[in-house]
Amino acid sequence: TILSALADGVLSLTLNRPDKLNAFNEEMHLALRAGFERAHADADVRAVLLTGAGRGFCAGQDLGDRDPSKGVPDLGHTIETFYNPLLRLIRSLEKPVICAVNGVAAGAGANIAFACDITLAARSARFIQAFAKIGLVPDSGGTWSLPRLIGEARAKALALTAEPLGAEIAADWGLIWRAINDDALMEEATALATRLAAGPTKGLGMTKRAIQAAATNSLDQQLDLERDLQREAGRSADYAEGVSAFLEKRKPEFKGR
Ligand code: LHQ
Repeated sequence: TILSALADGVLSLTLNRPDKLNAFNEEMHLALRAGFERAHADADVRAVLLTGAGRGFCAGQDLGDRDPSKGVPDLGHTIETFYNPLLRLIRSLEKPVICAVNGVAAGAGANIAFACDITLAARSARFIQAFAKIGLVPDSGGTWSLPRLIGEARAKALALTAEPLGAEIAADWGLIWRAINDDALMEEATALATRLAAGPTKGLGMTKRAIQAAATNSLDQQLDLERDLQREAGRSADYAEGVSAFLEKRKPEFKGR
């Protein structure tokens, strides 16, 4: 259910249930989680590239697994067991996570894309807060990420109407980084992930941590955090290499340490 491959420091994780537009069942959840756990543990992984097989990115929860005639479900349990751990793994990974949204992203599928660090989408891709259509509430961090990324007015309209949003408007609004021509998406996303994987991973990871911490910090707390992280970054081998390379007018060779 997940295709996983490591090349040039990039761990590619491809959602692979194309007949269901890569909707999540338990097996795919566990396999994707294993992929992100590897990204945390394996120093050879210096960036993650998340995408989907076939014509869709991810249609959210597999509703075929959710027959209402089988009794009243505990969706809170599903969220706590599967979606929330995944979201926390993506956000806490101190390495860049690039998302290439190759086609429709609905429900949790959309909000997982918004949780990644840099999200590119094919021009033909659409984002749908499908939850409202079935009486649910946006999950996978959507009620947190949407208002932060695009403001309350747009967040509420998207979540209450479940209207699809095209990739280009999503990029104009700052919900994603860029909309890319369909046939160039994977090439661009792979090039970006490869470039980041060759970067000063430790510094990039701390940069991610700092920007995320700003969501709840005061300016004073954030200034203190920047001081502490810069102190740590200044001791890294990659900082020494970056400065030497600059002074010697050559390309740096970062090791991620
Ligand atoms: C699907 C699905 C799908 C199963 C397409 N399941 N088969 C968390 C906790 C616990 C429970 C509930 O949920 C959550 C979080 C959530 O994510 S809630 C939101 C769940 N997702 C949705 O409500 C989206 C449902 N899908 C759609 O609205 C459409 O399929 C979209 C707009 C994504 C794509 O439309 P089309 O491009 O027209 O494709 P399609 O509808 O024809 O789908 C293609 C196939 O994929 C089809 O199967 P079939 O056998 O007829 O070819 C669909 O049944 C299947 N599929 N999404 N979520």
